[in-house]
Amino acid sequence: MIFWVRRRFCLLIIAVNLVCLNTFLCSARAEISKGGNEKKKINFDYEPLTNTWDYQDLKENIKDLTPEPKIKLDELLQKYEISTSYILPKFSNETDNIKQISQSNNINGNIPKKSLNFPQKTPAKKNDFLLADEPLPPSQQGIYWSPARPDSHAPIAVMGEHIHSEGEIMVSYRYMLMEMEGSRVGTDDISDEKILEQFPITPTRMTMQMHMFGMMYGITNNLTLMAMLPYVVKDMDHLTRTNRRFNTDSEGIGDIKVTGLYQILNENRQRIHLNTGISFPTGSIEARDTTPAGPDQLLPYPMQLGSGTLDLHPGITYLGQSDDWSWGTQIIGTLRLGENSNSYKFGDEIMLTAWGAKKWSDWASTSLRIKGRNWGNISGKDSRLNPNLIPTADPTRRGGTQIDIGFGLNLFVPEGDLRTGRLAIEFELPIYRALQGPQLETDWQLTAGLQFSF
Ligand SMILES: [Cu+2]
Repeated sequence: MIFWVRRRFCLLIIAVNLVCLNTFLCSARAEISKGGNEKKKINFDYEPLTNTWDYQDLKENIKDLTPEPKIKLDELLQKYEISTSYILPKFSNETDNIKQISQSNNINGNIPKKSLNFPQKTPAKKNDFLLADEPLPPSQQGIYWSPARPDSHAPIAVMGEHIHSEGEIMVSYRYMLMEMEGSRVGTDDISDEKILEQFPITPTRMTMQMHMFGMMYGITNNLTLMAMLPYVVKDMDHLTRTNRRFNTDSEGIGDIKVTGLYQILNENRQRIHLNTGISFPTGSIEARDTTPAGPDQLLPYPMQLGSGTLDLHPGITYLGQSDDWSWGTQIIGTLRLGENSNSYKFGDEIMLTAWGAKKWSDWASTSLRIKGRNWGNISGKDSRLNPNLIPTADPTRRGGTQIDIGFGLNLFVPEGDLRTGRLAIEFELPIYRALQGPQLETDWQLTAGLQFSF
């Protein structure tokens, strides 16, 4: 029953993604056909009052255009709108302050980039595009969601929650440590002794570490590609009915995940994008170690490094900002496609999270987050594992629901040699755990990460 609810949620997210994508493509198609008729109409925002430019400068710079361009000053927004039948030339009086900016939101037609003379507080950079981690032009501040803030990235354990500008690359490294000790059935703790009345062996403790290497690349201003390579290290302690203790380990590459992040809204300091991820079965489902049964024994399901299946990860992310605060929410499903080569499939999963963050300065913010997760049992089974020996080998004792609270700190380098560098940490504690058990319970999780854009 819950399985179907979860599966329907995942399918619903996929359906919403497809509808949104189609809506977007419709407007893009309309935009293109409109561009065909009225090709060179250009509107762009221009910050007129706080720098060397004024209306005369602007007119002077586009006077070569024929027919006469129409320049309209919008007093309310304090910006100029220029309508012309010709593509604006690069402005002639190039100085150190010249900066290429791309303003896809304000362009009708197919001109991707234009030059504007722009006063800068910091020296000119080598980049000729607007970095996602760079401040917005003054004309866009307070109108669009700003990327150059410590809290413009979500708490570090959230992934695929921001997009990048065209051509921008971000590399990241995350370290995750998860500690599990003791078991529960439903919402109640169960002692190891009690479990040993039913099973000859029980797990008593497990730690999972993950080194996650990530890369993001802005294909366009609305589409970012993200790739994640995890390296997983697992360690489990056991107790037998004969009071013997033993430990098993497994480590290696997990499932590589590739996600497309497609922005469908960027206005009023808010953003929405669709997450369309797929993970590949690169993680082993043949992890082995020495157990009391002998050397080189196949380890049970939670000690394996991958799912063995192709998995879809559809999702939707929303972000919002005010001057000192920011917030966001994300829903991500995990939909397993088919059975793996060992004749089973991990349960589907649905994850919903929401957070709020306070920006204390240009370089520091703190966050509070809630995360709910519901995941299903394994269907099918690996016939080499005996489900009567240990709870971790039983495919019907794997599902669960958990709600966590996360406390996060984000640090951002706004200028200098390490500009756009980020360091962040988040600590998660459970407030609700219901497990189809006996199953090991997660007590806390720590995530720390470094990110750098260029
Ligand atoms: Cu990024």
